[in-house]
Amino acid sequence: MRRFLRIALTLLGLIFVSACGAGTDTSGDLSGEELTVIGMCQVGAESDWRVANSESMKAVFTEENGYRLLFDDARQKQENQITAIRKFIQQQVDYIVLMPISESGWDSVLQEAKEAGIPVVLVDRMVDVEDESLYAAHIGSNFWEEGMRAAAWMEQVFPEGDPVRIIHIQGTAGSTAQLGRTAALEEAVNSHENWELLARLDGDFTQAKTYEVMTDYLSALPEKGDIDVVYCENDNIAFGALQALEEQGYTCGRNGVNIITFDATRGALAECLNGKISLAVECNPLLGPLAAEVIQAMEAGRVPEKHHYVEEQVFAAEDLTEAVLESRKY
Ligand code: GZL
Ligand code: ZN
Repeated sequence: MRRFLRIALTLLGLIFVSACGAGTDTSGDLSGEELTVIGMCQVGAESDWRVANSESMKAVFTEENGYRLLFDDARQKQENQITAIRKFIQQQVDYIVLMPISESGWDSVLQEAKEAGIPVVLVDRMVDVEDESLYAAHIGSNFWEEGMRAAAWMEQVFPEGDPVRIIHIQGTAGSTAQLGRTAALEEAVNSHENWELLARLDGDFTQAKTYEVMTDYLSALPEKGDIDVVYCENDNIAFGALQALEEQGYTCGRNGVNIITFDATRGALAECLNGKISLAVECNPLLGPLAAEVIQAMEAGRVPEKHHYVEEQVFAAEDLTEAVLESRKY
C-alpha cells in the first residue's frame, strides 16, 4: 500500500510541476525585446470570417517580419479581452491590436493603455469612446454601406410596390458589424411601405445559435410562411438559416426564400453558385497587411490616418463560376 501511495504522490507532484510550467511567464516583462512586441486581442473563432482574419494577422506579424506576437483568443467574451489588455500592459508590449467584440465598455482599459504609453490599433469593429485619442487608428469595414448594398439589390429584384416579407437574423448584439448592417436594413424597410419585417432573431454570428432560433421560429408558425428574404448578418448565420429552412420544407434561392448573407467566404460563395444563397455581400477579413502598415508608420514616427476602410463588393449567383471561387483567398 505504502509503495502505491509513494507512486501516486510522485505522479501528483509531476503533474503539479508540469502544470505550473505550462503557465509560466507569458506575463514576463518584454520591454527588453528587440522585436516589436504586439499584444493582439482577438474576439474568438465564432465564424469562418474570424478564422480568416486571425490567419491574416498571424501571417503578417511574424518574427521574420520583426515582430513578437502575443495572441489572445477571448472566446467571445469582452471581459477576457479586457483581462488580456491588462496583461499586455503589464508586459509592456509596444502595441496593442484589438478586435473589439462590442462597441461599449472600453473607456477605462484603453485609458490604462494610454497612461502606459502603449498605442492601440483597432481592427475590424469599432469602439464607442468619449476620447478618440484612446486609439491611434482603426482598420475595418463600413458595415452600414455593406447593408445598403444588400438593400440596393433587394430594390432591384423586387418591383417597387411589391410586398417583401423579411426575416432579419442579427449578429453579436452591440458589435459594429451588427449595428451597421441592422441600421441599413431598418432604413430600407422604413423607406419601402410594402417591405415587412416578419421577425428579428439573434444569431450571434454563429451557425448553431441561428439553426436553433430559426428552427424554433419556423416550427412555431401555424403554417408554412410566405418568406421572401432572410437577411443574415454573416455567413455562419446563413448556413444555420439554410439548414433550418430546408429541414422545414422551404426552397431557398431566387424562386423561393432569398437568403442574403455578409462576409462572402468561400463556403457562402459555393452556396451562392449553386443557387441557394441569392446574394453574398463581401466583408474583407484580410486586414493583417493594413494593420502592419499602420504600425510601421508609427514605428517611423508618423501619425497614421485615423480610419482605414477596405474595398468590398457583392456577389450574386450570376457573378460566380468555379474559377471565381478558386480565386478567392478565404
Ligand atoms: C465583420 C466581423 C464579423 C463578421 C462575422 O467585420 O466583425 O464578425 O461579419 C464575424 O463573421 O463573426
Ligand atoms: Zn425603392
